[in-house]
Amino acid sequence: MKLYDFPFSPNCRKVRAVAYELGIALEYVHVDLITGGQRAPEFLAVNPNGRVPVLEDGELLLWESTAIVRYLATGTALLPTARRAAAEVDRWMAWQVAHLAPAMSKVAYERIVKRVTGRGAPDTAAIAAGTAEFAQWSAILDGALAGREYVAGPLTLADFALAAHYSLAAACELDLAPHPRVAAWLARVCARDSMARALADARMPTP
Ligand SMILES: N[C@@H](CCC(=O)N[C@@H](CS)C(=O)NCC(=O)O)C(=O)O
Repeated sequence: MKLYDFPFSPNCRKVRAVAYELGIALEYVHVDLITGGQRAPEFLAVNPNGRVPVLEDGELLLWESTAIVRYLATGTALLPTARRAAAEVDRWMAWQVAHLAPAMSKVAYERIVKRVTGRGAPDTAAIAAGTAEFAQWSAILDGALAGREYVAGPLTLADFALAAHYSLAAACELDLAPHPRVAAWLARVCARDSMARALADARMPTP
């Protein structure tokens, strides 16, 4: 199987970490987001949305990181099938896409993407808005982690989906100190070999 990706991207990091956790070997096709590789016609033929990651498995071209990790983890303990356990995993994976990622993306765009692509000075109002949303959502996760080692109870895809994004918090200068359960959970997930490898691929220090 091939993965079209850009290792620094949190959505690609999510897939890499899950593949490492499951011992699935992937062949990586680098799509350089800094130089606009995602807008090249040959990549748009792979994903018309112009986004990474994309998994290629034979005839299948699968985009959307949540769909990809579900595909990789089907039949494993990372994706439980019992109704309530499955709902708990789905809830947090949907929350990551709907709430956490948009908040963090605002700040990542202003503080990281603009710098590496030379798109000008950060917009402080956008940073303030993203930071406030990040704090709001993180307080919710912090509450949910009370008495839990992992987000859905046992280790699941939800942990990788969320940790792939939270592991960018330090680079975005987003503070986890007010959310100590999130910080402790993140350290737990990032200590796993799989996540540590995905972080090393991204050349990011582990938090
Ligand atoms: N919902 C998509 C989001 C994919 C996405 O936004 N990927 C980013 C990298 S994390 C990307 O390709 N950005 C390129 C661009 O915005 O031009 C997923 O979960 O896969």
